[in-house]
Amino acid sequence: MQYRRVLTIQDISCVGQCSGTVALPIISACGAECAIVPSAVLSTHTGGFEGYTVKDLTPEIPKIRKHWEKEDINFDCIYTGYLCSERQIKYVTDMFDSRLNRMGFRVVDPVMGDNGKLYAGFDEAFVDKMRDLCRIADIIIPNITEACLLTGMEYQEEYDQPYIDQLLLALNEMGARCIILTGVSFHPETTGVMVYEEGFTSYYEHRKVEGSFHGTGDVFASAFVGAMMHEIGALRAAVVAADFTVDCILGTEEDKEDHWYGVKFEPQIPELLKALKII
Ligand code: PXL
Repeated sequence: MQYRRVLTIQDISCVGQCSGTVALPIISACGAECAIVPSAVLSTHTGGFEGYTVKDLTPEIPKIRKHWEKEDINFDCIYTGYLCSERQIKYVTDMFDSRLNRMGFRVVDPVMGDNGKLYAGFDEAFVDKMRDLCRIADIIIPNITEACLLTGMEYQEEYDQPYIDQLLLALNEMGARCIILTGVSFHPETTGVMVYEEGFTSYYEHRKVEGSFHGTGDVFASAFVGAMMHEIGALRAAVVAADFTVDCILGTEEDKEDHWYGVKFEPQIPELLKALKII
């Protein structure tokens, strides 16, 4: 594998096993350098903790970019996750335009919601800006809730293949070229990831573990980006990332009462590296 440099732009939730604290170790373990622009620093994530603190770092982003322009620091991939202001989305666009190598690519995980609902603190205006960001991405990684928010399609708890096809078509018409749609479940015991690329759709179905596990979208997206650095293509990278995410969930399931805020991804890293033939 050629040594690659990734930039991830998302928050650091100091405790919570999501966003930056998941992306950094996973992408690094996959053998790529991982730089971070923290969009905000929170004491914890917003998914279940009370009274968390937030420091929005929006004004830092253009300053960091300008310094990197002087130092000629560029990236092979820029991957964005949780962003917390419309202004940040504009600054991310500037980072894409300015700091990506010629063959580099943009991965946008449009983190905005789950289970049919927007996360705390987001509104329609933010969704509009996120839609614009997805239009200029090379790869987007929405869950079904986010795909519905982006396209205006109605969110459904239960659905069939034609509904998913319609969702992918609407995302493609919106401007998305490569779509990794997560959490697509046609049967109670299985779930999977739908990959749309150049007019073709593939589905990777795997075991579903009952209940919802916080931060698994970030675990999946980070492993996907790490795997993409090995030039194995989007479908294979999605399969590797999905298997890793399932391993992380299975390794947390038994202790879920105590460990409710995230998944124990660290002990599963060796399996991820085996899948990528690093070890
Ligand atoms: O996992 C997505 C995420 C990232 N960062 C913060 C969050 C969430 C989801 O709730 O609150 C701060």
